[in-house]
Amino acid sequence: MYQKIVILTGAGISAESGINTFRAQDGLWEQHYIEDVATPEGYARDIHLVEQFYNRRANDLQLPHIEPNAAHLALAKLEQEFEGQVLVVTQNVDNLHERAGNRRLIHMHGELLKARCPQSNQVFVRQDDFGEHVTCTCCIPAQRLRPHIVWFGEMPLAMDKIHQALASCDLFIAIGTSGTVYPAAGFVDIANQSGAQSVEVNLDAANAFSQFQCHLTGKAGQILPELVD
Ligand code: BV8
Repeated sequence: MYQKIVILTGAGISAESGINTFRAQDGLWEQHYIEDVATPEGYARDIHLVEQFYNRRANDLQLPHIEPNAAHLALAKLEQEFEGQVLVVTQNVDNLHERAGNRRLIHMHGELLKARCPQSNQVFVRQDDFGEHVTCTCCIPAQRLRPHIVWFGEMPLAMDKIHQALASCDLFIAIGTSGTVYPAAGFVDIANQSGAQSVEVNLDAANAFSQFQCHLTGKAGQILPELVD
């Protein structure tokens, strides 16, 4: 039986909860160019546009109908059943994994409901829409808080911890990710090199990446409960 399981999730696991993926027809990026809303340069160029982009997503995430789906709940059940053996690494910035009950969880691209001081890097729970009045309490003079989001060109979070887990896992499952964003897209190679079994769960068979030893095609909300039971 597997001893150490690393699970990488992408926007596809939250699709059935009503959160847009990034590269579907109605993807978030369609409404904006990546460079304009998910890069430090875009933030420097038009701070209001980027703050609005993240304010809208943070407020949408807190709408009553946005809830963890069966796939999130299945991963929480897996962590409970395999205590201490399951680590979820998510590219997603929503809070659906923690709301489902996962605790051994790394948000490698940051979190929509948190804010960060650009000077001290201290992280705060987001209290209000971003704006010039939303400042840190750690610096004098107080600094305007930015979204606690890893933008393109910025270093993802907890990479050492993620690499350690990948190097020692015996099962690696990627769920709902197009494998287009690095370094997350390269995790399967590390897992394979460490001798792990690699499984991909994706709606779109065309996306199937040859590096995975096993492909399960379909909705995460249908496949994961069956996989976990
Ligand atoms: C880094 C936060 C280095 C934002 C995100 C030039 C300069 C610098 C870096 C680069 C460069 N060129 C390339 C790079 C690397 C770059 C990169 O990969 N670019 C890509 C575009 C080529 N990466 C970076 O910049 C990273 N940083 O490299 O730093 C460094 C080193 C030292 C010092 C400093 C820096 C940082 C990348 C992080 C970017 N931030 N998110 C935000 O959310 O607003 S990435 C963003 O894309 C999201 O996190 C998202 O999760 C992620 C990946 O997308 P997916 O999750 O895969 O979503 P997608 O829509 O693409 O796919 C959904 C999939 O689900 C589909 O396959 C679909 O079929 C499937 N699906 C749909 N429904 C279902 C389903 N599956 C199952 N069930 C369903 N129901």
